[in-house]
Amino acid sequence: MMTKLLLILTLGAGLLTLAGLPAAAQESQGKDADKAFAALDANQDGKLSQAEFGRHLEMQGKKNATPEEKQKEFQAWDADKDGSVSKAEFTAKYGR
Ligand SMILES: [Ca+2]
Ligand SMILES: [Ca+2]
Repeated sequence: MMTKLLLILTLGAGLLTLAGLPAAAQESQGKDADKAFAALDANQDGKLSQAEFGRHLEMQGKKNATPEEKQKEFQAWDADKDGSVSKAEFTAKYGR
């Protein structure tokens, strides 16, 4: 009996969360990107070098990616091809 009530409550909370999602998701995606970027930017110069970005790939489960694959991925994120991934470039692709 108690278990069933808990289950209903849990489901209800889940539905509420889903209903509030669109705006909240966008906002939290921006914040997540901020956090992730700050964590990756080891020397805090406001952009990710290829080495710093490599850590991101490893956290995404691409630990076994070859240097070529990592470079390709890096170049895909480096929209203006200046050799680093700026916060704007990172945020634009993060979570997509
Ligand atoms: Ca950096
Ligand atoms: Ca760039």
